Amino acid sequence: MALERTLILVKPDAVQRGLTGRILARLEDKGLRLVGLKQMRVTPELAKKHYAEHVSKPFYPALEEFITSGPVVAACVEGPEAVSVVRTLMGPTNGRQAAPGTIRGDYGLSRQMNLIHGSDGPDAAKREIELYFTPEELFDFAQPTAAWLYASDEA
Ligand code: D4T
Repeated sequence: MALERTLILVKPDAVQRGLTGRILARLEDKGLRLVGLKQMRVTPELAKKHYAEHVSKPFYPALEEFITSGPVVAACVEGPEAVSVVRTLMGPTNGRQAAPGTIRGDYGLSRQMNLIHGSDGPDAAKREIELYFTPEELFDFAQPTAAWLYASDEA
């Protein structure tokens, strides 16, 4: 199994509610390594690229309005099976149906304002990381705690 990277967005609702630190802490507490981090504004052009699979759906205009409505915090995290690990930490799309203990289950009541985005597969992760980060904005550095997070044959 190889280390994976995945794209995280702390969405405008979470930034406005002051939950950025708590959400990023969940990822760090799990043992994932932050290799990229920045606050930014999603433009309508970027939203259409990010949500290309949803652009023609009825909910897309409202989704674009929401995701461009205020700053987001984009992060890239790395770890063994990081894509699925993050999806499990997030919980399902609709916060009303998300279990306690998940980020959406603990902090959210909404399907649209669902606090966090995490790539839904390795191919999407690669595409989305390239949309949000230049190579210079991603950092490779030793994670000394890795020796105590998973066995060497697990990554
Ligand atoms: P993202 O992609 O933002 O991490 O969320 P999910 O992976 O959990 O959910 P998704 O791709 O199915 O939907 C993307 C985004 O659109 C919003 N949404 C979704 C919405 O506003 N109304 C809807 O009916 C659906 C299905 C929520 C997340």
